[in-house]
Amino acid sequence: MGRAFVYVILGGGVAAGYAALEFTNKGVSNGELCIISEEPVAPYERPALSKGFLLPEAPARLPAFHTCVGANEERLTPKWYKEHGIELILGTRVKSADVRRKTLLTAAGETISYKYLIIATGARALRLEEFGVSGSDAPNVCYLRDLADATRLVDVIQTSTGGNAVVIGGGYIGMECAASLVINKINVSMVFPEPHCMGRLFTPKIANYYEEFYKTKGVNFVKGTVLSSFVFDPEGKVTGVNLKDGTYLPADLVVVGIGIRPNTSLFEGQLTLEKGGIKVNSQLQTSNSSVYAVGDVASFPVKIFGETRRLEHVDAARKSARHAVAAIMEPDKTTDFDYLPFFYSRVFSLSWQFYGDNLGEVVYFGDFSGTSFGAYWVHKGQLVGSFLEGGSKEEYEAIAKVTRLKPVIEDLSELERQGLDFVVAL
Ligand code: FAD
Ligand code: NAD
Ligand code: ISD
Repeated sequence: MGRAFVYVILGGGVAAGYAALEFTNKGVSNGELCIISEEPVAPYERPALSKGFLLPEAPARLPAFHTCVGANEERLTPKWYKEHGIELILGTRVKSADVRRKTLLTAAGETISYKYLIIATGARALRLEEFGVSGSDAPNVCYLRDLADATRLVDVIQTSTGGNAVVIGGGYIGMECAASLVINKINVSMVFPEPHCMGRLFTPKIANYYEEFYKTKGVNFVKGTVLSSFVFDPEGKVTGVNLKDGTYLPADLVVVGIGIRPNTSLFEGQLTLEKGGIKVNSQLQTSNSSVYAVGDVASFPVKIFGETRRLEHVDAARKSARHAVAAIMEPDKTTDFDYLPFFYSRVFSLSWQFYGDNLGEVVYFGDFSGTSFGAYWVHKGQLVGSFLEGGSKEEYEAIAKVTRLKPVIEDLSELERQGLDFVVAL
């Protein structure tokens, strides 16, 4: 049993949705394209799951956040795919791939063949078991990667009002979920091994601002340690956690956000990998010319830095997906992917954006005791990265524009004196 398509997108997340939109812009014909996804719903904006989806009042629910609303584009509902002749093969896991034969085999036993394949399999959440801690399949221990996880988390939140939550991990999931739990009137302790939150991006000074803000909301930080074991009641529900430093924290709910692993396994031994992802060139093409990779799973050349990176952020997923489709459909017209890394988050009343790279010396500006401040990173005499909390639309656009230009910085103290005016004036 089998079906054949000209274009197959493997994975039905953010990148898949934006790729589908681009395929229609480029004139894909009825029946030529399919999306195969393990998830039972059409592609949606994953960022909503740790933000609007967790709100106690008027929470975001599908179909409101199907792609591509996150970039102010058309909202692609199941009806939209039908009207555009795009086959959605949902609730279907691909269990093996043969890039030489150009076929995928689903868990249901169907063989799907393609002329061009776009790998958009994203990533999976790392589990505590991978760090030697068992018990994370308990009913009140929650991970957050997909809609099923988020739905389960909401159920546990609703039975935990007024109770205690332990958030394991001080990265994006930890910070965004901790804020959502507080908004749901749950007492939160955050546990992570680093000396400050958001260790991959924030400096100690930036992290301190957010930690102090969280403390005013009642969040308790337990830093420099990790979980050693869960404590269970006779029904197998977690009632608390033991930490390596000897601390015990009671818990009605545990949220775990300890990083991800890209879903590359179907292609290991068939395609070249680099930096944990599937290596692609500046057209998002893998080591097999019929196969492209986009989003969290792709390691692509970041031209502005002159090196290959794998990014785990929604803007990169959206733009790499659109670029890959353009490269497939209009190869002669498509220039190299020239991407400026962009990360952001929104928690409580706070909102920040970051562009570029966090490398080199840091120059701070603005009011760290107020609501708007930022930082520039200067590496080898050039401005390579910019962070801004509490900016206006115009200010965010300005830091993005200037960071892309990598201006020469001769005098760090002058940059500090000018602060945000430096980018607004350029
Ligand atoms: P995904 O969106 O993860 O999609 C991958 C899809 O592939 C899934 O549907 C999966 O089921 C499917 N799949 C995988 N393997 C198979 C298989 N073998 N067979 C069939 N289907 C398969 N980034 C930001 O920049 N800002 C944010 O605010 C932000 N918030 C986030 C909040 C949460 C809760 C999470 C989890 C992530 C967030 N991110 C955010 C990161 C962002 O969502 C990801 O970078 C983005 O989703 C990556 O898109 P993708 O299409 O590569 O992968
Ligand atoms: P992350 O990489 O942002 O943070 C992982 C955190 O886990 C680290 O900060 C560290 O404190 C902690 N950690 C690592 N090992 C640990 C251990 N053994 N015990 C305890 N803590 C440990 O990953 P995440 O927060 O899990 O987020 C998952 C993915 O979702 C990432 O790709 C992230 O980019 C994405 N995401 C992005 C956003 C955003 O961009 N606004 C929001 C949510 C999720
Ligand atoms: O980029 C995003 C983001 O942060 C979201 O919450 O896309 C989603 C949409 O805005 C959800 O509606």
